[in-house]
Amino acid sequence: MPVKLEPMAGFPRRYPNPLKYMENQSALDAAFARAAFLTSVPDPRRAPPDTGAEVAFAGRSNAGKSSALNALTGRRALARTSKTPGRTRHLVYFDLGGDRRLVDLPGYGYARVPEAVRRQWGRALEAYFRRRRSLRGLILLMDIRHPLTHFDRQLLDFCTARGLPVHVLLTKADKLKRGAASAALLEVRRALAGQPGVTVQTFSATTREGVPEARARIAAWLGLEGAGGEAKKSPGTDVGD
Ligand SMILES: Nc1nc2c(ncn2[C@@H]2O[C@H](COP(=O)(O)OP(=O)(O)OP(=O)(O)O)[C@@H](O)[C@H]2O)c(=O)[nH]1
Ligand SMILES: [Mg+2]
Repeated sequence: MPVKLEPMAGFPRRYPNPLKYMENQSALDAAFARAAFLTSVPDPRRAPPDTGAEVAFAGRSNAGKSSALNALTGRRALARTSKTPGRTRHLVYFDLGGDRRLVDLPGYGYARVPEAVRRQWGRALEAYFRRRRSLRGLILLMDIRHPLTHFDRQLLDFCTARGLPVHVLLTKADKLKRGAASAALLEVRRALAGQPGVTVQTFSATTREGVPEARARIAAWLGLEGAGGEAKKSPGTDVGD
């Protein structure tokens, strides 16, 4: 008797076929597992050649950028994580092959960093966002307990004005109860509803919640194989709901 496949509970709505979804996921697993350290530069002017496509990870210091990169690539120690905020001072590049890159940007907003250093980071980030042609999208990470800081909003406005899509990860979702996490997600979505090209999801590097959705978004931006036909067709829809 033929088995009829029904959409399974918990699968994103845009994947009506669970088998296809799983096929896409293992292709994405493989694509992200290929990530390798490329280079670490103190200044965007020394970044790798501005060709192909790249996706940047930005956010407040300690928001969980490096942890997210490790969770997404399935590589525990690819990007260095730290209990000491302000650890990643360079732009750290990871190669996904085929002239595609991920870049871990210096965290901002850490009060104990000297003013002169903070200004220098600000300038470096601004120069990067202005000039980088291969930049396809920004993954903006915010601690789900402290979203939308002043600098988060500045960066969002800056990217929206430039026409650069932004996908927000509300990180450390494991620190909140499910109800509180959903409420925080709704609130941030509501706050950003007027911003074109901005999507939001919850994420946890610890429980891996949200890893498939975040990967699908990045893969679609980078044109990675396994991004999935359905995901490619609707790049503007919100994910993670
Ligand atoms: N519970 C929990 N802790 C997390 C999660 N992600 C990161 N952390 C912790 O938060 C701290 C900062 O994480 P990092 O990934 O180093 O943060 P970062 O944004 O790269 O920080 P900088 O490089 O300093 O800008 C570390 O102690 C991580 O273990 C998460 O999903 N859940
Ligand atoms: Mg870091």
